[in-house]
Amino acid sequence: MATGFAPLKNDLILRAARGETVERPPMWIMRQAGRYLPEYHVVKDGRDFFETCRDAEIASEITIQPIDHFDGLIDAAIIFSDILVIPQALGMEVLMIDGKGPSFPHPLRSPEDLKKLRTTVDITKELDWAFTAITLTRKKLNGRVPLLGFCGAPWTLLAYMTEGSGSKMFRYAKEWLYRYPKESHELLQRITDVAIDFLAHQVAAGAQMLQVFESNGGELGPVEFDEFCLYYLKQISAKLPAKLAELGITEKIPVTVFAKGSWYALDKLCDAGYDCVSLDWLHCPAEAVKTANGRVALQGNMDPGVIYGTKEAITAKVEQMIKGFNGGKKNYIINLGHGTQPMMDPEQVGRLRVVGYMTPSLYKLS
Ligand code: 1CP
Repeated sequence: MATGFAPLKNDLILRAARGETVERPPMWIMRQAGRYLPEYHVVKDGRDFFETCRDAEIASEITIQPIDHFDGLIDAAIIFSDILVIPQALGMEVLMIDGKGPSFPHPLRSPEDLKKLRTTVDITKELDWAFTAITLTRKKLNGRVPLLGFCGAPWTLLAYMTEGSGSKMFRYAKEWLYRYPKESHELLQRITDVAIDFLAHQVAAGAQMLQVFESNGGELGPVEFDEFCLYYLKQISAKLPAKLAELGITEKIPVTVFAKGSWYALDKLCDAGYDCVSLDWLHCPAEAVKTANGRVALQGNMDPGVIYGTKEAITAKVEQMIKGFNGGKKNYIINLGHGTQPMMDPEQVGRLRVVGYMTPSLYKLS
């Protein structure tokens, strides 16, 4: 277990996730590191995406870029990596093609293909670079803000592994669920086991909070969500403490779940064993607060498209959102409802700061 890190100077997000009343709502932004920041492209310098992730010096630099860029605005760093490193750990080849996105040369198209996956995964060997990057980043952060670790959730990863890329139709992923349900469960279970191990080792390496991304949640209706998503999301939260204990970690590590598009599942997600539930912009904040009823902290949920609006529109929308979350001083973390997009203007992203809620003296709004 990595030790000897500097004490935290800003633990707002950890306190908010624990349900404590805080002086102002903490904020971080999904996909805050990367594509829309000019300094990311300078450091990446045309290199392959996964090569960049595997270089601890570069990955840590990119992770910290948004913390420096928006000094005083962002209350957590998220390690620069990707959800698709779990398929890689399972033995699949994943390429990141510029301007296109992820691509698997050999996707899983039938249950026979499950034989191509490793049956046992030594996570410390397969993803050692991820842990090295986390430890180095935590050291470089020097306690400025907590470092978040993350992983992709089982259904979202099954979809990438069977489709072989991002998808609009989900033709192969749905074929797996409805033609090969037994084998789909086998695959989901194997991903779940690796995810638990991966999350625990990220904490051992220095991650202070975790997020599980079920980005394709909304592709399933409520019945299938229970069967193919929720069952595994609950296993992750239930089994993580024992896995952490095996690694000598007994302190409570806050974990967030983000099931994009699964508005119908909010009530169940609040009882799924997570500390925080991240919401997309299909939720009305006040309704979500009512449903959650203090069971979890809520994170989100502004339409990322607002970033394309005027300065006034951004400010008005952030204020409206925070009011919807009861002023945000309890059980709330400011975030977008999904990630930033490559075309976004960093100056516009910086306007998420709202006078009165954030710390104006630390961040100069132009
Ligand atoms: O700040 C951060 O969040 C950086 C770390 C990070 C995270 C948490 C990256 C870097 N990716 C992710 C998660 C991730 N990756 C998700 C879940 C979040 C979401 O729903 O957006 C998903 C679905 C992916 C898959 C993925 N990776 C795609 C396809 C989906 C999409 O949104 O475009 C793509 C294009 C990537 C590549 C990628 N991952 C991360 C970055 C910065 C990039 C772009 C690489 C580049 O163009 O330089």
